[in-house]
Amino acid sequence: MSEIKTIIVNRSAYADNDLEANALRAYLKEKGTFVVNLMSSPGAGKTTTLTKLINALKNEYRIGVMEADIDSDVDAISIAKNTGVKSIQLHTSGMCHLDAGMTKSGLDSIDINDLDLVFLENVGNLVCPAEFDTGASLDIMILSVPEGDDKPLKYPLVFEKCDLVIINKIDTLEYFDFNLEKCTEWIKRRNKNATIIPISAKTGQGIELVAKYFKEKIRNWKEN
Ligand SMILES: Nc1nc2c(ncn2[C@@H]2O[C@H](COP(=O)(O)OP(=O)(O)O)[C@@H](O)[C@H]2O)c(=O)[nH]1
Ligand SMILES: [Mg+2]
Ligand SMILES: [Zn+2]
Repeated sequence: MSEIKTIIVNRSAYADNDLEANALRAYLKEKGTFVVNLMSSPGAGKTTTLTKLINALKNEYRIGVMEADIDSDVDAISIAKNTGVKSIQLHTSGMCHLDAGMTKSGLDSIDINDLDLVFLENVGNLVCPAEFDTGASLDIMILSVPEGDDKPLKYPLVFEKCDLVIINKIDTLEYFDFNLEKCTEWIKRRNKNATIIPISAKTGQGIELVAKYFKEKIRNWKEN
């Protein structure tokens, strides 16, 4: 009856991205490059955590970093300066997330032929990055103490999608009403398989546990 034309764009867009993401994962497996998609809200500590983690892993792996931002290159500069690893910036021209096609373009320009491990710092946002499969081998996120322990209740999807949840800034626990036990329970309710590691990227506490987690994941991925 209605004269308004209705087209469904969401579903087909999602279907295409999922296909592209799966193809990218297969290609990366063949190339032997393990790609990690890192998500969080702005300021949770992605760049600080990556810097510490890369310094703990760079003797063992040839690492690259892709920093996604709407329009800036401060993170890529900071990573390059503080770790010495190959780092590039991806400008998303206003897009608030990365999809598999954008990730593939980034990987082509960083050149993965000499890389074992690539970290992708996704755009700071807890909502739509979780909806788009980037084609990464592992999805991880950072929740920081000042954001509050109720985030798994408010943004369930990102917690469901992640293999690892890092709880950062635990050096500030005494200043915030952040209940680590409750938060863990809420994450587990959403995703019983999630690994949860509390850290302070500032002091370095917990970084070794995260490095160990990655070594195991990469070993398993290579063997399977
Ligand atoms: N107290 C404290 N501050 C941190 C920690 N990790 C990061 N920060 C600070 O939080 C701010 C945002 O960190 P950044 O790594 O840029 O977050 P990003 O936007 O997620 O990449 C910076 O001022 C960091 O110094 C931490 O473990 N403890
Ligand atoms: Mg950053
Ligand atoms: Zn978005």
